[in-house]
Amino acid sequence: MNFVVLLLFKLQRCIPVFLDEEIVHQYYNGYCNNILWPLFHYLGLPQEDRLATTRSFQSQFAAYEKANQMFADVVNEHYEEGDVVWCHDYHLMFLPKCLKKYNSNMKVGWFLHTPFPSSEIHRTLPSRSELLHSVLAADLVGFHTYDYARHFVSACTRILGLEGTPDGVEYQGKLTRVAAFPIGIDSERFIRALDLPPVQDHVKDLQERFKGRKVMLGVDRLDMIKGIPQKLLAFEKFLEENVYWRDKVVLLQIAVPTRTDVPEYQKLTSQVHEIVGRINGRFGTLTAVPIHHLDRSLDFHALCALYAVTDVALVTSLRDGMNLVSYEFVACQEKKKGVLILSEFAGAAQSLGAGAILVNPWNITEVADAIGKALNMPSAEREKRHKHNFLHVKSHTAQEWAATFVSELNDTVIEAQLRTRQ
Ligand code: ADQ
Repeated sequence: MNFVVLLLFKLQRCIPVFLDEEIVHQYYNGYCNNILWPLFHYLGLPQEDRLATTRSFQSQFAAYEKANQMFADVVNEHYEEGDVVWCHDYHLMFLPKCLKKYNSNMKVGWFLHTPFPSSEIHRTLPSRSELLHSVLAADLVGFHTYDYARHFVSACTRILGLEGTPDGVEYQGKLTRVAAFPIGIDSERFIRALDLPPVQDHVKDLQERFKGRKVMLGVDRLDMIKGIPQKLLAFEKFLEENVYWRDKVVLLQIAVPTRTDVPEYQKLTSQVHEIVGRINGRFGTLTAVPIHHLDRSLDFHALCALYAVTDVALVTSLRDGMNLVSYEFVACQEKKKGVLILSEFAGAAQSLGAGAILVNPWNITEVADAIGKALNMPSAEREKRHKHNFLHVKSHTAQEWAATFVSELNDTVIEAQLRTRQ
């Protein structure tokens, strides 16, 4: 069986890159999701896999290089002079170097959707230097936040001994520009959707169903970085300590299963189910339960309706590059002006921090207190906080993010081109 990865190319066209099953296993499940993903989120490697992973590291890294080379071959085949190439995420850190080998005049950008960790974390990676060298071959390197950009520059200076400047890193006689490009959402799409009849029907259903109770909401991929068990424990603590609220609040946790063939993720699913079962057993009644947990994705209209009826959104990621759920919630709250509880370890904390209640998701007492504060918050304060966040979400959109990155990439001057012109 072949596994198909779709490469978004030249705006609308998608061109498949076919990777065989073994490469997918070693590259995608192995190097990308078992090594880079947890490392970049400060989670280390899965304990019991650590030795096995160390042993198989070389073959996984070789598969990573091979897969990136396969992407480079396809890009190169379709490249036309004047195109700019934007590589996305930790799966494709090797791509800039492969592309520049084909054509040093090609304008290449690379953007990371996850955090880039402290250089002290990155330096533990056996292939730390190879990845940095490859990314530095790009002309423009982007991150969600200034902190991630700073960590990347520190890794280049400390691990590779290169010179960092306020604009990037001096690399092989040129400057590789490094900057923060915080992503946003298509806020108008969410705002407009709230007026659509199917969304309003969902809203009415939800309001009827949860009448007399405050609605709290979590929407996450079922991934360890999202801090779902920690969120549930905090909610349990809140219910333990606040008898008054027990039958007056409901937590709707929507968790999309992801990477379901990886044992760590299977364990996480069981753990979450067990905690939900325990809390519902402890605090539920014959007619109502405190947590509704769904292991699935929702369609866009249902998601917008849920955001719109929510009183308190809980985003408790242990680490998150940005976290778009927090943006989507804010976009749908013009009427209700609900409260966002947001992990200080999500990139979004840097943009929505002034309007949200920021928490350390590892501290369940702090999160339980934040739930109490959010549920009891006076409307004037809710309005003030919401206004701050809504203005930000409306004015920092996905469209603006993409246009800014591409325009800056277009504006970079490639040394090789300069030399040709002279
Ligand atoms: P993700 O880790 O996937 O993205 P996030 O930014 O929150 O995290 O985006 C998730 C998207 O999936 C949102 O648009 C949300 O609406 C949707 N979604 C989540 N659960 C859903 C459900 N149950 N049903 C329907 N839709 C659901 C990675 C990084 C983030 C970074 C983004 C963008 O991990 O930190 O913000 O890329 O760069």
